[in-house]
Amino acid sequence: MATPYRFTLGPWNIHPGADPFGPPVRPPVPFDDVLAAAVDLRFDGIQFHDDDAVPNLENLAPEALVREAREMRKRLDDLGLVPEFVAPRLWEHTHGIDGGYTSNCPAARTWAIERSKRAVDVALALGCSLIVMWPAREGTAVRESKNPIAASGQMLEAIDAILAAAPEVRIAIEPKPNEPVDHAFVPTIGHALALGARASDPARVGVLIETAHAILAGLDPSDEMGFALAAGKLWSVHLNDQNGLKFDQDKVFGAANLRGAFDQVRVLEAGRYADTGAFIGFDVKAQRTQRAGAATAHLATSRRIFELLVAKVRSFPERQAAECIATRDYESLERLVLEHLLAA
Ligand code: GLO
Ligand code: MG
Repeated sequence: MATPYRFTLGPWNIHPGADPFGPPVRPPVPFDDVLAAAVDLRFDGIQFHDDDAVPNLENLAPEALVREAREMRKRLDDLGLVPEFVAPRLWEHTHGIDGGYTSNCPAARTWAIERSKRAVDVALALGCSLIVMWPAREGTAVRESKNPIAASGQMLEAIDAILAAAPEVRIAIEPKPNEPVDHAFVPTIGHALALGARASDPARVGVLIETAHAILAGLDPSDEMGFALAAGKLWSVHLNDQNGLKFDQDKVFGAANLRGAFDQVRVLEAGRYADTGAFIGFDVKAQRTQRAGAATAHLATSRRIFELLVAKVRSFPERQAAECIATRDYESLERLVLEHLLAA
C-alpha cells in the first residue's frame, strides 16, 4: 500500500486579488475562513508565515508570543489540521527593505536574525520544527551594491543562528533566482544545498522546491527535485506552474506544462517522497478575475491535477519504456509518454 500524500496550503494563496497594477478586488479573507477553506478542500495542514500565526509578533513579550502561537495550535487541533512550517516574513518589513540577512545595514542584519529566532519560537509553540527560508530580498537590484562573498557568509551566519535557536529545528531553504530582486544570492537548489553543507549542522538543512522558481532559473523542476531527493534533502515542495520567463505566476499545477507536471509527480513517486512524511504544498495564486466565494478553485484544481497525475504515473507502461531505453529508441519513448498522457 502506497503512503497517502498529505496536502498543505498557505494562507497567502487565498487572497483578495491585488497585483502590482491594481488594488484588491475581493474582500479580505479572515484567517478563520482560510482554515475553514482548508477543511472544506480536505487539506491536511497549513503553511505559515510567522506573522500569519502570531500577528504583531515583534511587539510581544516572549510569553505572549508563545501563548498566541499555542492558541493558533488549538484552533488547528480543533479542525484536525497540522502546521507544516513557519517562514520568517522578512521581506514586508521596512527593516528588510535592502534584504534581511544580507542587508548592507548591520542593524537590519541583526533584526533579521532576531526576527528569525522569533519565528522559531512561534514554530515550536505551534508544534512544528520546520523553518522555511525564502531569501526574498537577499540579493541585488544593482549588482555592485553588495559583495557576494560577504553575502554567502551572512546567509550562513543566519542559518547557523536559526539552527542554534533549538536543537530540533530544521531549515528548508526555498531558492528563487529573481523577484523581488534582480539577482538572488541563493538562486537554485544547488546553491541551497551547497550552503546547507557548510552550516554548523548540515543534517538539519534541506530544501523546499517550488516549480515556478526552478523554471524561472531555466531549470527542469523534476530534475531539481530528483537532485534533492537523491541527497535526502527534499523536505517540502511548492507545486505550481509558470509560463516561461516572466514574473512569478504561481499558476495552477500543470496549467502551463502538463508533461512537466507529470515528470514532477513521477520523480516524487520514484523517490518515495510520501514515505518521508513531507507534505505536498501548493503555492498557487487565484486569478484576479475570480469572484469572491470561488477564489479557492485554484487550490482544488491543483490537488485534483496532482491526484490524476499520480494515477497516470502509476499506470505508465514502465516495461515498454524500459525496452525503449534498452534499445536506445528514445523516439518511441517520446511517443509512449505522449500517448500515455493523452489516453483517457
Ligand atoms: C514567493 C515564494 C513565497 C514563499 C512563501 C513561504 O515567490 O514562493 O510564496 O513560498 O512566502 O516562505
Ligand atoms: Mg513558494
